[in-house]
Amino acid sequence: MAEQTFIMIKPDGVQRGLVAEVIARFEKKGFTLRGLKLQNVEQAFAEKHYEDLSSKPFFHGLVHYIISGPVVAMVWEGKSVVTTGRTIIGATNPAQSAPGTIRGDYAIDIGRNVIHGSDSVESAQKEIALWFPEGTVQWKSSLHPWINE
Ligand code: DAT
Ligand code: MG
Repeated sequence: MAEQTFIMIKPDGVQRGLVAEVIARFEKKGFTLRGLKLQNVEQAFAEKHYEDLSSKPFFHGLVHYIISGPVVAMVWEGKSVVTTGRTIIGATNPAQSAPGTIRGDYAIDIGRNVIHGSDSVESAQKEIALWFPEGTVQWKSSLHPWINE
């Protein structure tokens, strides 16, 4: 199976009207959309998503931010999509995110950094299973041979 990553537009990104912009960047890059939904997240679910960070001092604030409004959950597929997705997103702290990245272009504070992306293939698999228990959409873009060698 081709590599997949979990991408989430956080509540600030949705409120600020950045949904189309974020999708466009992954779409125009050539990655394939395999799942997409707008949803509100329960506190326990947000805590599960960020469970690796539960001992951090910012955990409580992070969870409250994620449940403060709807998020857009997505699965994107393609060669090295986990690493390239992180590059498209930019560094965790927008103060250090390069211009041209999503966080570099659209965010200022680490606690309002617009978007989440899986940090490894293993965490992508875990996050996709958590967010898309119903599975994703199986299809092949007709552009595939024009994007992939
Ligand atoms: P990333 O989202 O780049 O994978 P992460 O997994 O280390 O970063 O942390 C998850 C989120 O938690 C991050 O997007 C913003 C928040 N966060 C991380 N480090 C923080 C810190 N030092 N202070 C406040 N919020 C932080
Ligand atoms: Mg992370």
